[in-house]
Amino acid sequence: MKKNKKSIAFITGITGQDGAHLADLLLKKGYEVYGGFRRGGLNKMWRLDFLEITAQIKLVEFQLDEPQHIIDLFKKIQPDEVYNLAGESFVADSFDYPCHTMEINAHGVVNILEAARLVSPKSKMFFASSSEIFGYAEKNGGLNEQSTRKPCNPYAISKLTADHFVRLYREKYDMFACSGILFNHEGPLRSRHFVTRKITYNIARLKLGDQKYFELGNMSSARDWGSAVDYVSAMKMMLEIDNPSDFVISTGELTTVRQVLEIAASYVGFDPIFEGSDEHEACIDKSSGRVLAKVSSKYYRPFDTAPMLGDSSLIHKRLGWHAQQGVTSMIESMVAADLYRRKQGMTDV
Ligand code: GDR
Repeated sequence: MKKNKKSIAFITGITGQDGAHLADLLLKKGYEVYGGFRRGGLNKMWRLDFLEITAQIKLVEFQLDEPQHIIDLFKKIQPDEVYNLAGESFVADSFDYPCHTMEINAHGVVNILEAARLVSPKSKMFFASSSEIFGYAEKNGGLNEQSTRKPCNPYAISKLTADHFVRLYREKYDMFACSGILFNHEGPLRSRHFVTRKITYNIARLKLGDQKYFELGNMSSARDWGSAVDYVSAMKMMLEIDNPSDFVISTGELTTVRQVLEIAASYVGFDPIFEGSDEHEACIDKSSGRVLAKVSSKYYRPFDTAPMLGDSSLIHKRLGWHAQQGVTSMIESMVAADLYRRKQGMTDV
């Protein structure tokens, strides 16, 4: 009887990029997938619709700041696996909302750990942490699990606090709980709030006839950008080992915002060149003379995290995971998806 029972996974943040890709992966592996979404979030199902999996997911309203609600839910569904992907994810905004950021990203993690400890202690749990925890730390080469943490914004502090709780519950209560220290990861389901998708959305718009250029912040800013599909597969693998552990998930390749723009613009046939510097820089299509993008101080961050590179050799050694998709092919796939969606009239996603 037990043998035929499907494994049950519960994913918080089901409407987000990672939630959608992970649900897709787990459904393909035969899981029964429950997906938590924020109150009022039923209108944000476009990612699940895009992957054509909405009907297969058991959607439940879910609030990270309601402990009793989490306890009741865990009691009812007894998840084999829990993936906490919900939370406040906009680094720059966290300076405006430090209390809320801590409440959701740190206290919310404690709520999940406590609920599991009380009513579902055998659940295996994955928590999405972030490369932001390294912050100001000295960077001699790639950052790995042993690197110093020196968070430099409220978002990073909330993630590092959560990491400590995850480790504490793992060590003190012998629970299967681990954090994935995720570097930036992108794809066609990314929100337009983040710079890669902002670029691919606007390049598609310009290619299909719109004339008005778009504005960006610091084009020299660089990130270690991987693919969300690759990263959710690492999350799943992390719950398949005997001894839970935290892992850095990254590509080990650094790319500037300027290079991302160059890849996206070239992909659709523009011939991008860059003129001016700092806040006067612009990206121009050389063949037509058209301005594609300009830098605006409006999008500069007063406290931006310096570029950092991840070192994922531990997860590679222990689980065989490594990033499969490179940044060029990932950005091109995002532009292709944006061109497709625009041609279909889907301009609001
Ligand atoms: P980040 O991602 O803050 O690293 O957090 P984001 O894409 O917002 O910024 C990356 C870099 O690009 C620079 N930048 C701009 N960023 C935005 N959003 N818009 C612009 O116009 C722009 N111009 C330049 C930024 O200054 C920055 O340096 C992401 C999130 O997914 C977090 O939740 C996650 O924890 C980290 O990645 C790892």
